[in-house]
Amino acid sequence: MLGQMKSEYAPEEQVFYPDLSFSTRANVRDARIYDWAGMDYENYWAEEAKKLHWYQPWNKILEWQSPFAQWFVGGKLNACVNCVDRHLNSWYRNKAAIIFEGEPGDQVVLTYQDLHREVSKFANVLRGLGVAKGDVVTIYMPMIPEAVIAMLACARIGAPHSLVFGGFSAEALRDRIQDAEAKVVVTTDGSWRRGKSIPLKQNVDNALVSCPSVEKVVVVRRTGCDIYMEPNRDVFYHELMKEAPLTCEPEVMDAEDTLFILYTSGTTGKPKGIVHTTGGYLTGVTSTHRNLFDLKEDDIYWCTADIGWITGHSYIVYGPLANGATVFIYEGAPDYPERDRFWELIEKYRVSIFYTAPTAIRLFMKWGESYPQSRDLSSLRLLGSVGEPINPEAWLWYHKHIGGERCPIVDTWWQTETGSVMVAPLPGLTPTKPGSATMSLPGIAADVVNELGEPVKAGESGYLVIKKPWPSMLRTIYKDPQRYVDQYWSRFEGMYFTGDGARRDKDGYIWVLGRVDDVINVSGHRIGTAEVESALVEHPAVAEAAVIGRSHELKGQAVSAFVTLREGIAWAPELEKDLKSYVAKKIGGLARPEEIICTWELPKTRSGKIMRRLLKDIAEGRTLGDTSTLADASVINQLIRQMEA
Ligand code: 6R9
Repeated sequence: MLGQMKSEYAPEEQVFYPDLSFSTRANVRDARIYDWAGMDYENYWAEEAKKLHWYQPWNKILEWQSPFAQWFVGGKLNACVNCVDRHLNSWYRNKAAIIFEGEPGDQVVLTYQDLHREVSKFANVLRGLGVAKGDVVTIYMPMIPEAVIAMLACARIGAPHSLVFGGFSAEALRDRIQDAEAKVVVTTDGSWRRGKSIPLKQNVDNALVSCPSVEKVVVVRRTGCDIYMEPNRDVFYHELMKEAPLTCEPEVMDAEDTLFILYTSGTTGKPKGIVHTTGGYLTGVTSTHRNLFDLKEDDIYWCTADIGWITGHSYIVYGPLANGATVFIYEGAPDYPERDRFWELIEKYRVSIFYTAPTAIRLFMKWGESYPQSRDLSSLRLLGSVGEPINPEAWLWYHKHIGGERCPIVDTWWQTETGSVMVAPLPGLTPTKPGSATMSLPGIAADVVNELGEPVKAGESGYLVIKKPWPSMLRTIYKDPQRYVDQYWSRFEGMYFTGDGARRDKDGYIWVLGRVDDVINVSGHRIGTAEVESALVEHPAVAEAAVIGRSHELKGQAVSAFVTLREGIAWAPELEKDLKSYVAKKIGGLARPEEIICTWELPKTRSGKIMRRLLKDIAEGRTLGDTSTLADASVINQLIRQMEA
């Protein structure tokens, strides 16, 4: 099969049909679901919403005042109750909700009953610290059960959580705490990464120097590293939990009450707080998780994303737990202590559903198939992919070497903003093509349109849009509704613009091509070029900076920076190193540029706009596109000579 990966191979010609043995047992096996949902998407989603527990039913399914949506108007529910309490009335009470293995090999299993107790206790702790409905709690933690407990505890008392990925720097954390005006921060002393303790609490201390809204910091002991505890502000989780009552009355939430805020990169330097609400979000993630992963009672489900990203929110916590799944959570890196760590864990826990990112798959490919081959992966029955376009080579490798050619591959296109998956195959129904996320899910109206907003013809490329509201859509950008309108709903009349380009093939399949805006996707993580540029120009040596994403074999895209220096500063390898660490310190390791190229002038149009497109061509070694608008063509020639040297 690998032989077919040559350049002449046309991926869209290769089709994989669902296995009969799979499709006859699949949760969704009637193709008419697309027609039903298409004819009446509101009622389709209402039927899905009815599978949740509601204190009070809604009186209107959708209130659409474009582009502001309210779903399940007047309905009352609690997300935590749906993810936890609801399962206590059946044998699920004793079912493992979370199976955790830490990087050092420590293990924790929490049944739904256990989870209920821990979440209730921590919800009481938060209330005891003064957190009330509507107060924001920032969670800055590694992948440990307490992170899930903290999220659900917030949901229980109606306090929106705002997770900040543990790889973000103190400054990035500070910006997100300030914007959300968080009252409490939950963190750990440190987090394990390849045997080392990463100092999370220290980052919190540094961030809090300028975060007056924060009253309390709850610290979970994880690595045992030395930390400073600020009197009257910092408290240990284990101490508070000792005293906490075992039950906690949940807050009855309106369907449209905020469940969480999650920051993501956009086209400007300032990260956007994406707002998700309770009823619609929970409906979207629960329904898609059940259908896409074909979840069965005895599955062991593992999504390798970090809980700090939307994939962790929707498909580690809310979707799976609302469905009563057994969720496996692993704290560490895939190559520690050995490169077969993930396969060892799949073998050990008999994981049956595995959801990961193309960047990880490409890394596994590079390491070679001997690692997965040395383990028993026969428990796997379905594979998922998310975060960036999956190249056909990686798809085929995943299919063969991880899925044993028997597991359907579910490539899921979606975003922080969409809340749940929008474009993906239904594993029992949809024939798949390596590299294509296939088509809109039932009840979702994704399309590929041209500049004018008209659907493109077969074989043409355009912009990926969504033409009808959906329950788990973002409701707004936190404290910035105008930016919500401008960013997503202004490019095409009445359509949500995703920021992605896509192609439609002769069978109507959608092939997502990647971002068409100033967002770089590095290993499935979104980074705004403007964020990196503003970090660079804050450095005293830098006069001007332009940042682009260039293609990268493993990461999908890599951050490539072009800088001009201030008068009197000379370029040196140490300065390049220094600038890279500076960016990592300002934003986080994920934004560290792969290379920084110093030039005496950036290529600009006569009106002074930096021509990033040309920089991208240069960085990717392509022949240059149109250069006629350049103010000074010699800049480009010089850059090309520099890159060749
Ligand atoms: C879920 C998540 C969203 C951006 C999105 C797109 C890219 C995600 C993809 C994919 C092609 C897929 N993306 N999944 N591109 N195929 N299956 O990743 O959310 O971090 O907000 O990123 O990621 O470019 O616009 P988020």
